[in-house]
Amino acid sequence: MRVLRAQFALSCSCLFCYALFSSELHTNCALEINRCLKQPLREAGKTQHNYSVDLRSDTVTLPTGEMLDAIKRAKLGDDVYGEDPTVKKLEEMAAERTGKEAALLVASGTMANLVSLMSNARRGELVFLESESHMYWYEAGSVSAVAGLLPWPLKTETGAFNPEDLENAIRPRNIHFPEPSLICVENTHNRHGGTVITPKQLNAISAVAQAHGLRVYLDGARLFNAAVALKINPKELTKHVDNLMFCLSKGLSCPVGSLVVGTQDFIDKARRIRKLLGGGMRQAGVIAAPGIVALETMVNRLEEDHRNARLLAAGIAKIEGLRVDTERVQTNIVMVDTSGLGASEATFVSSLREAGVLVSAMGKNQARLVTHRGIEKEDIEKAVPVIAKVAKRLLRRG
Ligand code: TLP
Repeated sequence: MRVLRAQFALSCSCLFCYALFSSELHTNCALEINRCLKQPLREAGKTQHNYSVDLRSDTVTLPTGEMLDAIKRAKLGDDVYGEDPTVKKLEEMAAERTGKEAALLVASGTMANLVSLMSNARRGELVFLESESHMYWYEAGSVSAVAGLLPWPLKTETGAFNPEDLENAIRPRNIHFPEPSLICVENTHNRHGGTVITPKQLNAISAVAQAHGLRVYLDGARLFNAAVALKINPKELTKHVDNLMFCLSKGLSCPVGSLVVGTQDFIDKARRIRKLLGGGMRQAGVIAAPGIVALETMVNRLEEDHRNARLLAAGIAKIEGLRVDTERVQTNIVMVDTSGLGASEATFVSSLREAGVLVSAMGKNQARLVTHRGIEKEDIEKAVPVIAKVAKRLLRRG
């Protein structure tokens, strides 16, 4: 029975299933899950999907054996009472790594963004978002539906606001206008292809914010990718923002979790809002334990994902019908323009799927490929010819 349940957990990529099974980690079941997951990640990818190369997202990464061992050994308590020592340790580490006073563990990046919006701004206020940002595109409209804020999207070239555009968008206070309160940045920028916003750019954005009495919030789901790409301490990026979040469950390979970070006052408020949203967790040390391992062991290896992304981009750039701006491949995301194929991006994605390469459609004529811990150089060398073959077939058909 236990083996069956472990196999079910493995065959289902749903995080809830994973969390459910993790909660039983003090039983023998843990050992069985552990044994299943100890197979190489590429093999696990095959078992789950029957595909050989999964480039949809770095969210598909599975936890390491060290993470699973840490879950098993974690000291636990009721975190709503503030009594889970493992959560406390992770929150202290997160605050320290980002140079802020305090941190809060939440279930997902989407929840981190929502909790942060609600802790930074009051209903009816205006927030400036980049027009391709995750908060604007992919969070089910929670910025307005739940937080009650007015999103004010601004277009940019590469994901970083031009300070002049921001300056022009901030109107003088007037009884007719919503009160502006917050500027949100995303680093690295997902829909712009994993582009990095530099400390200099952040500093300029922060100067505009300060001049107008606004706060700056960073969606740093892939903050460590940005820091690794720039070869700097993440604090060089975070010092220009008031508060931020980063994700454990992307390139850092954890099964669940994100951290909201900021001043102690901000985090006290965020803790209450997390409860309001139903996000207070009890023995959350089972989530925090792999997070600690991730911060200790998973950050520097992101460079390998970036190298593989460059290799992938260089390969795709040579394929007729596909276009990649290799200058933009700064981290682990490769955006591909499929307009030259004479087929929709959806056809491209489904044809690749049939050929064993999983990628994501990102809107009209756009596909996204993401490298991560489950992808090695050989996977890229295997995927590129498959992509070329599929593109050739679609070109001939079109
Ligand atoms: N992004 C996911 C999808 O939702 C698109 C992905 O596969 O990249 N901020 C940024 C910049 C993100 O990329 C994501 C996830 C989130 C927030 C939300 O994180 P989760 O998925 O943990 O809610």
